[in-house]
Amino acid sequence: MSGGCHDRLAGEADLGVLAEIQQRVLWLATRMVDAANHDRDTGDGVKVGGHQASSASLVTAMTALYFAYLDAPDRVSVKPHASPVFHAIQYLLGNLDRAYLPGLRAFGGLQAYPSRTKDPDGVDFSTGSVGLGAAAPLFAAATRRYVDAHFGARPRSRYVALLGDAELDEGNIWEAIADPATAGLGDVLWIVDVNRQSLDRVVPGVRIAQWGQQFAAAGWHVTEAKYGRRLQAAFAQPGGAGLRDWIDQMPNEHYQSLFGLDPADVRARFCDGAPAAVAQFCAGLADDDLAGLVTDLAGHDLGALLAAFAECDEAKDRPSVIFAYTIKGWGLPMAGHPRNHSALLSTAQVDRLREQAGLTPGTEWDRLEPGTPAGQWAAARREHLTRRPAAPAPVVAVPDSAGLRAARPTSTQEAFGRILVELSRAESVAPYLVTTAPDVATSTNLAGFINRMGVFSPDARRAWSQDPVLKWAEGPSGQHIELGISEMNLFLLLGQLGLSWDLSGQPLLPVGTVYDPFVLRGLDAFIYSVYSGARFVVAGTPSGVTLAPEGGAHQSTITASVGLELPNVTFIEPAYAAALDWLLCGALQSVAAANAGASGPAPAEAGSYYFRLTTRSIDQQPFQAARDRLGDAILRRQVLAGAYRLVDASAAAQAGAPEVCLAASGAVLPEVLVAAAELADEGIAAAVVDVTSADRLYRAWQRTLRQGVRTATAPSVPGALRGVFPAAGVPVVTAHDAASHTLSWLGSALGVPAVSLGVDSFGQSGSVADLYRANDLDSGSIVNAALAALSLR
Ligand SMILES: Cc1ncc(C[n+]2csc(CCOP(=O)(O)OP(=O)(O)O)c2C)c(N)n1
Ligand SMILES: [Mg+2]
Repeated sequence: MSGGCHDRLAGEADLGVLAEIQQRVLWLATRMVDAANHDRDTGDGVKVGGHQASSASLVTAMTALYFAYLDAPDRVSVKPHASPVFHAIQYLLGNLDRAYLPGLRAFGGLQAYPSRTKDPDGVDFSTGSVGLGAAAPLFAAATRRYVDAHFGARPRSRYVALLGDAELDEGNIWEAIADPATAGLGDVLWIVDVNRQSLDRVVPGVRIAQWGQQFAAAGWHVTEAKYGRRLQAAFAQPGGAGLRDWIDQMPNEHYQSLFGLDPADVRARFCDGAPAAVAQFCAGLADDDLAGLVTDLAGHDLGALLAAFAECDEAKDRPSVIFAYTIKGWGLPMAGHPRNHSALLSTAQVDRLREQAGLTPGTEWDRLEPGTPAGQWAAARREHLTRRPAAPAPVVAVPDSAGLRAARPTSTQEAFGRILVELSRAESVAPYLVTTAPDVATSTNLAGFINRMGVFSPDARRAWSQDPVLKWAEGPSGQHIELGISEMNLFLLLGQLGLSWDLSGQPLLPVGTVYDPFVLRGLDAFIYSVYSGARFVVAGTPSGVTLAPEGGAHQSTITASVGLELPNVTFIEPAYAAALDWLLCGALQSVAAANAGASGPAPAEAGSYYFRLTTRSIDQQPFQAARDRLGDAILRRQVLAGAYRLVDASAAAQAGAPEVCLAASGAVLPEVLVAAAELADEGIAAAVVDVTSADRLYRAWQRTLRQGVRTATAPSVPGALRGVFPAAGVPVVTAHDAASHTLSWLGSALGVPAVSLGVDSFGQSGSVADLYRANDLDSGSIVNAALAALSLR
């Protein structure tokens, strides 16, 4: 073994050295969980937990990957419950300070599951919600394919996912591999940890054959690492074929029951029901040898795994999956036990393991001895895996506005499409824009953008359609990525496009569209992506009961609440085209700044943007009137801050009229304006506040409140609300084509009585007027609500 840095170290790996390293990895991972549970007093009586068995099952595969296979640009997604193995390896590679090791699951310490944003040692993909982290590298590879096609090839990265066998029960896995956008990605390798156990049970039956067919049908290269070298040698002997057949057809439940038995009992159990020839073959082996032989699985055979990795490297035109047969709790007393998922070794068992590892309480956290072959190999691997810093990313200059002119009535969805077209003409922005949609590109108004920029495909395709409205030109320069209907895939792809600045060294401006009700269909992946720190823009459109004839299955009600409450997401719901222009450009500016990494200016806020839009065309004149009254500078600042006064009633109020404030978001503004006019006719001063981002307003309020809580001082009304809403004491009516709850907090924020109107039942088909009337969003109901609010003073 040499200490030098080579492109391909795998061929040179000394299996004896790797075996020594994996023993230390197993020890450290096990002890980290042990220390978290036994060495720390959390003071709350809540079990700390951790997964020693789940970790042990991937020790061999991860040792093989990090210490023999991976190159610096490669990216790995680690099964959530194997996070201790990842951290143990990073520690041995010198990427993690020793002080972290006893701090697994402690506040500010190593996270329970790998976290890109909170762990200190270079997690590539966050994992935790099973299935999502596994699929993420597939979309990262799709992103790299896009980046290479548009910005020139980067050094090759392989995208590896380590996943549990029960993770394959998650539907998002199959949605991900079935989408044509993930086809042909030869740099993807999935390693399935086939330990035949999930959380509660031994997984019934043997499903690998079926899963293998499903992967193969999706165009994947499928292979197995099933039998270790001892078993393979046994199969080659006379009578070995029968042994193999017997093991192959043995149900998981039978096979798993062999673990934890005394060697003599293994024989009886293994041969229970076996053909005479198999029993005869086994009779030639001592008890210990037989017990070792029948549990000799390739997932714990370093040579077999490296051979499988190398085989998959040859499949350059399609993703690969390896079914690696392993033992849950491998090398630990709980190996194969049916209830080992969250079992912990006793202190005595840990003591024994420490001794077996040749360590003492004084040396137990040590790294590999530098003078030994294992220590030298780890040092060489550290060198090999060190990533070269990427060149500073260019800062994408997004203008303050796309200059949209909207004189005639228009909808926010239509304006959204036009703004993207305008931005696609801006040389400073256009190359970085990439749109994606789950089969709804045209119905969410992306057609204009697509006609100009084309659809991405790794190879040029002949366009058969002569459609003059939608040119569907596919090729490597296209900037729209069309997906199948899966909203999960949309948010997984947006997440990876939004991490391209980090995982591919290329900032992008990702923009996705989705029918608003189906944001919820992709919600887990939405959460996953923003939890991972991705930055993108998504438009949920059309939204609400305003999509009247489409009925309840297509009408979103709780999505606004989701947008408001989701961390790292700024929720925006403008009513007018020019406001959307400022807000969308502002969001892209913030994404561009954040995605430029350290070289960029400070972004306006962390994270992603969710615009909730509508197809309802509304008169733009009221916005123009506010613009004339306030001027662009003030109006833009207020629109961006979350609210502005659309109708100012202060003159009437000063003349002594009773005052009320109508605060509303989105499509219902026309009804609110009619109501305000009716109230004015009745001698009531009704101000109208257009809430462009309830999220930003809420955050401003909360910041002020929390500041008060933390400093024990009385909070005041925050600046974003002051000046826009009428003076103190004016009651408020909120109106929103979304759950009434979304804006109901405004009463508390302003310290005034509030009546909140919104959609609190499932929708149904009808006209806009029907649906608004049914949900008290018609102008008459808003007037009545204002009168009610006034009576509450
Ligand atoms: C979406 C989701 N559902 C449920 C869980 C809880 N959970 C954690 S691990 C697990 C079983 C995992 O089994 P498998 O994938 O086979 O992992 P391993 O056997 O390697 O521990 C479950 C149900 C989770 N983390 N995420
Ligand atoms: Mg499992």
